[in-house]
Amino acid sequence: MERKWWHGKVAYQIYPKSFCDSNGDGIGDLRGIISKLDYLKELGVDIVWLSPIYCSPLADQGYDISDYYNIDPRFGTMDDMDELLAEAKKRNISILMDLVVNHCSDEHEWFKKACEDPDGKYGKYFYIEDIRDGKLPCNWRSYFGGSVWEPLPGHPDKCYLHLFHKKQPDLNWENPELREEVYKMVNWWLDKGLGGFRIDAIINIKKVLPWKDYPVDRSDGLSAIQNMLAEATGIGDFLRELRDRCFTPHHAFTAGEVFNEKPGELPDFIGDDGYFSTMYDFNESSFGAGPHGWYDSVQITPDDYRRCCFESQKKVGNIGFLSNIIENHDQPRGVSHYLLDEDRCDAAKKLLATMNVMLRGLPFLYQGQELGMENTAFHSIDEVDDISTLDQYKVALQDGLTPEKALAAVARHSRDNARTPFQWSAAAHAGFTSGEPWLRENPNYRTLNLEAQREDPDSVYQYYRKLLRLRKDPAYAETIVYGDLIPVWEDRRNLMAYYRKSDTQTLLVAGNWQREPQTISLEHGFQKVLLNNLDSIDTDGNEITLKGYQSLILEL
Ligand code: TEU
Ligand code: CA
Repeated sequence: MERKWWHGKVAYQIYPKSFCDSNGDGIGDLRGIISKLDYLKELGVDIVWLSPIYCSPLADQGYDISDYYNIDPRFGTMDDMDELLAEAKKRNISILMDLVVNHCSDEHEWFKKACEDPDGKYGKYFYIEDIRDGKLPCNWRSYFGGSVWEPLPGHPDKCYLHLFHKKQPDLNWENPELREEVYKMVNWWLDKGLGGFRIDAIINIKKVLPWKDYPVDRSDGLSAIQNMLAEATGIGDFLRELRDRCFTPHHAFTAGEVFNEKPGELPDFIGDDGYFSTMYDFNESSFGAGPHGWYDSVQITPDDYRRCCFESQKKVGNIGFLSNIIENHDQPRGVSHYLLDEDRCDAAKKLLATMNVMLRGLPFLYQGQELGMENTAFHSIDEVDDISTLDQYKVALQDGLTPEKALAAVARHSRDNARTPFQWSAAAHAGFTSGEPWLRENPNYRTLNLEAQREDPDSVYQYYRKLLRLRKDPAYAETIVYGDLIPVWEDRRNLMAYYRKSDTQTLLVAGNWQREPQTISLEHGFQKVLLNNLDSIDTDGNEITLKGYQSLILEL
């Protein structure tokens, strides 16, 4: 594996709408982000991905773009964007934007022109089909529920494809003219000084054509998109072209949001000459997904988490670097998803951080993860903003759950959990805004906030800073960044442990993921404790008794 400039770095996702509001309208914005660049530097961040800030009706919170070349006024101006790029550069922070090109917004001019003339140039930028004998072209289910086909405005005899929300018409990547439009836009942004992109939902751009039905897998008579994706071939032609026309010439850093890649495809995606620099490891967050929806998903245990991490590490080997995440804007808060209520203490939050950040690959934090921010409570479905959650709630009701049970089931998984305002302080609205926040803050901000944790040397925040600093410590960076990951004691329950081994050094990362103590014995003892999430360590010769939720990083 070739060494790349970003291999020893730390990446961080900002969800701009919920990060920091500078003008009191309750919506986070670019000037708010600029004001927090020094905070990101203090944390140890080198690369920042901004979720979409382009013009958008926000039907899917900006993942429905109506103008790729402009900043939505809610988030600021292009001058603000240029200032952010300049200020970030001064701090050696690389800025990534979100590349959302599987679809655009139905309010994009291309789609408006397509509705005026479905058979013309712009009609061919989309998938528009005739509705024949009242039958839709195929039985695929949108990621957000219902059919992927919607009547084309003004043409009741035609329909258009949207794998996501009906306000997100899919762009037709089979059309070289459309692809040229995408490449022109990508290069325009890279020429402006972007460090690169996170690439949204990209596996969906290659569909199985001609349209065909897949086995019905739910009571709605439709079929999951994944059934089609499993058969789709040839995406590499598009991704190679995107890489060669845009990313390679600009030496861009790219992180693919890739679900459902096929066995053996990893080298093509993230190898030395891969389509992308890296891609996210979703193995842990995808674990336990229910066949019918969120309501019948299974709770992941510490041993499941361990197995998922080691599976991904084994699969990627030395092919390239995965981006390791605990959460993102599509997921519940990691400390609420991976830790049971009775386990959710600071020590356990630090243990989870240690197990994830010390994996081989790029640590990719999500805003608020460094504080151990938690899921919020929803008392009524009316408090929920997220379209995915609203769909999953409907699915649960349709399958017979009571409204209370349906709400409880979807609240645990809701994307809104990750989208509540960043908790800067105990001031009103968590110091996020001087106005009314677009989404209610988590009431626990009064005690769980950055200001309190900055002053507390034992806080989750200060622990993350130590953990990220250790990754860059010249004495250990080579082993932590490039060392082999070797699982150990995989048969032990609630114990996650692995070596990080280079030619000259062996580190042990171990976490006791339960309240009861566990003893481990080291063949030759250890030289040094590099990081301990508690303030003491019980040793007896070569034995260590890990206290409840204790994690250690040892130099052997
Ligand atoms: O998500 C792609 C994706 O796979 C989603 O279906 C995800 O699994 C779903 O949101 C879970 O509820 C990307 C973005 O990250 C997401 O925020 C967007 O909603 C989606 O694409 C459409 O752009
Ligand atoms: Ca604002």
